[in-house]
Amino acid sequence: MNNFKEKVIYQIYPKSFKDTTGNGVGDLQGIVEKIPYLKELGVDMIWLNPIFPSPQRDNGYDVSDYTAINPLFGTMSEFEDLVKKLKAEGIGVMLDMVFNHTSTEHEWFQKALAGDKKYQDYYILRPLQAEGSLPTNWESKFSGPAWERFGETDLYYLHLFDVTQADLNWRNPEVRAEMHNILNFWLDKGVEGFRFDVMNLIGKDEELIDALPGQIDKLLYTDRPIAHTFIREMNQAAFGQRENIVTVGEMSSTTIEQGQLYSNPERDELTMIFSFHHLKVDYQDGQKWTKMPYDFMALKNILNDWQVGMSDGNGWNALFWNNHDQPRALNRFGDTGQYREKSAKMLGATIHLMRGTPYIYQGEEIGMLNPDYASITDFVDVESHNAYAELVANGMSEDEALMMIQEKSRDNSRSPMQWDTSLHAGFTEGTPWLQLGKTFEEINVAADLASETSVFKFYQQLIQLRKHYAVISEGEYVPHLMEHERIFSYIRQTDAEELIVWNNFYDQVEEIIIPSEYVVAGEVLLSNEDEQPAIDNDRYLLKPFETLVLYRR
Ligand code: TEU
Repeated sequence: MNNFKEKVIYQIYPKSFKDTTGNGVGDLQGIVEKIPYLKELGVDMIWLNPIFPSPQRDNGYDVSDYTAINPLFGTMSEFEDLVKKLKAEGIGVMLDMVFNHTSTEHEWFQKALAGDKKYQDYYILRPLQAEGSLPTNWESKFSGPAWERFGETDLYYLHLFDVTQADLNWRNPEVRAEMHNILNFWLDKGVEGFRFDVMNLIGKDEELIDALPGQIDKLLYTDRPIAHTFIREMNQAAFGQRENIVTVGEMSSTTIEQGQLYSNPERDELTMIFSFHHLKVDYQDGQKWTKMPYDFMALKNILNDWQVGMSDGNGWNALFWNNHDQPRALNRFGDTGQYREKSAKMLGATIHLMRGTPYIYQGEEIGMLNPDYASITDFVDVESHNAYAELVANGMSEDEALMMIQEKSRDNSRSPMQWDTSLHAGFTEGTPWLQLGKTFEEINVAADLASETSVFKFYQQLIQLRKHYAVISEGEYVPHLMEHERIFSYIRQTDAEELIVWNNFYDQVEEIIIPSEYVVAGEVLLSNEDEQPAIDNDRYLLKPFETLVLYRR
């Protein structure tokens, strides 16, 4: 299938998917084993989080070699075999390219440290400011300053993330040529997609400056015009040369205007982008390590604005609730108790029927929940440990800090995939690198495959609908009931077809008005009720967390 608009992409976190060696870490062979599962779900492409050699300080986002496979996951020939076997089932592979920074263990950084001038120009090295302060006052996203002393020299290197993740100097054409070669290396192996990590941060200014008091430092290096130039150049030198390559740029805090530019096909940059604004509606003052009930109207307005805005600018959205950096959406926006399955389906329907490309994060399709770890020592993630230390240092009690981590940690989505009720949920026969979630005996793939009304079966349906209805893959998005405080509703339209989607985000019954054309000539395209709803008059009672989708020609 060559129309990317009909595709649904499934994200695999290889470390936590399926272990076949007993070392407690998932591997490529484990993915091969689960191809029939992916096939049954019906996805078109899998995005693999980084599988390259890496010290794993940030779980592979600290790459030490871009053109090899980490022995932790397998060998190059196993990777080639995986690509081939998936292709035979019509499933493409998307790799995760971490091009903003390398691990400090990368050969380039090591050569730079040893004094090689060529490689020193691969990184962003600066002296202290005249009065002795760090080159800029920017903060690392994983806490602390964004600069670290470069060996025994008087220079400092920039690291927007962990101290072992050194930012690359994209202004150096040699760096860009390296990146183009890396992409072509993987394209030659049959890779059909790339997810580009923090891609809107690659274009730093020549001259780096302090953020003014009250100014947010990230504005000084995010979405600089030159990022677009670098991306277009990469497109022309690599994936733009091949047919049907799907690319997605991860751009957590970008704007709609920028998103239009990155993904407008006429500009030859990327197929689509991820933006994260809708996943910050439970952050107080934009801060992650805070607690607040989520703001439904903000969630709805943000998703709506991106739908309308990206369409106006001929851009394309990546649609998602979950990824490996987010706690499970079901814990945030759904119900974890009696309505777990219903709300999981409702959340799925909300984004799968929008304009854009849906991404499913492993376990989402069976309604997995946060693992509910009991102690700080159960967490592995570097960001979680740094944040915990910082919260406690700033005066929070250890219990409170732990509660914060339990709710917000990235490990919430990284707990191993829950396959069945056997030891370690069928994930490994060894000791899992990260503990299993407490609920695996109830929530697992085997249970969902055996049930006719499972979340899995509903996701299967969502994927099929996108392939069969052009109004879902191609239609315009039209806002509906924007003032409603508990229902997220919208319309999709082409010249030939229309559908209306109602999603009840709460556990109360809501009355809705069905437009008369639908009462007369509409059909129920999708419902998450066990019994098919009857649409025989213009009033309808939407039950707790109900999704109702009506269709007409
Ligand atoms: O994440 C980038 C990103 O947007 C982060 O700021 C994200 O919000 C972060 O996880 C904070 O909670 C990407 C990867 O997805 C992430 O796993 C990496 O740690 C990061 O880049 C650095 O490569």
